[in-house]
Amino acid sequence: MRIGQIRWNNEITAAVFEDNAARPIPEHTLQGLIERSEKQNVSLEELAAEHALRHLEQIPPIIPINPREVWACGCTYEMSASFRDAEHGTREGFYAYVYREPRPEIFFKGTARVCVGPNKPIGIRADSSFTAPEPEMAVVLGAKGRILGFTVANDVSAWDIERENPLYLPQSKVYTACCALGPVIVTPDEFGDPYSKNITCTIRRADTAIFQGSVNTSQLHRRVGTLIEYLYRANPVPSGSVLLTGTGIIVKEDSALQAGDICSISIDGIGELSNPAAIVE
Ligand code: DO4
Ligand code: MG
Repeated sequence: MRIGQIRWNNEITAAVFEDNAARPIPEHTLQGLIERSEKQNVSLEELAAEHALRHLEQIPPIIPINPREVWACGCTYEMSASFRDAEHGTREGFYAYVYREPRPEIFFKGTARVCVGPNKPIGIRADSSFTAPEPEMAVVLGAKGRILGFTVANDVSAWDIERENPLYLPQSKVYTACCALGPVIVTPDEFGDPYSKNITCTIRRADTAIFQGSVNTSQLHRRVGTLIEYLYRANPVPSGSVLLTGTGIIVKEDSALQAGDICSISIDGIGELSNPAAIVE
């Protein structure tokens, strides 16, 4: 099932997506539907199928969930670790350490406050001159870390701020419009094997593609279940939260985002998440 949200009768409304159209689930946000499914002990798919209207609306998806919390993993692809290490003259190898060792890097990426959906501007901090998209497969989490579905995420990051000093990581990662999610959430039964999906990313500037990259999730160095298990250690993340699984596509400084660029990320079986970039103060 493809599930998410639309703006319907001026309300954020959960919806099931079929044939590029939406079947609204009246009086529920996706968070509300998740909570109800957990309270009633029925699956999200079952509840959605039961309450979705029969007719299709030609309404585009908005952010598929307003997440309670967003967490993100880092250095889960070799490329992300080696590129970051190469950037640092000092403390050579601390990204490689995280790539290699059992404990993954997991950081707090924010809440719904810093998230945007399809076609909404992603942020370039006014104090950053090298902000890059990080195209990532993300999981939407239910109670006790159960995977409710998969979506596309953009872990937009101010790389120059992270590069200056690793202790600046939270400032490079968490700020207005630093995380894009969407267009929809695909439930695990429909998504299938999460380790065989192509992820592609294109940055367009005035109709010219200034960057194109791709990776396959077969290169993901961790099992998603392991990342979730570490996230939940001594940390009962609420259902309706999102976990980003890390980037395997590295955008270099010559393709740093500029205001007006359009960044598009696709993942097999989910679709395309496209966002313009804008300066945020
Ligand atoms: O430590 C840096 C962040 C890494 C990251 O976000 C990624 O690899 O995706
Ligand atoms: Mg990332």
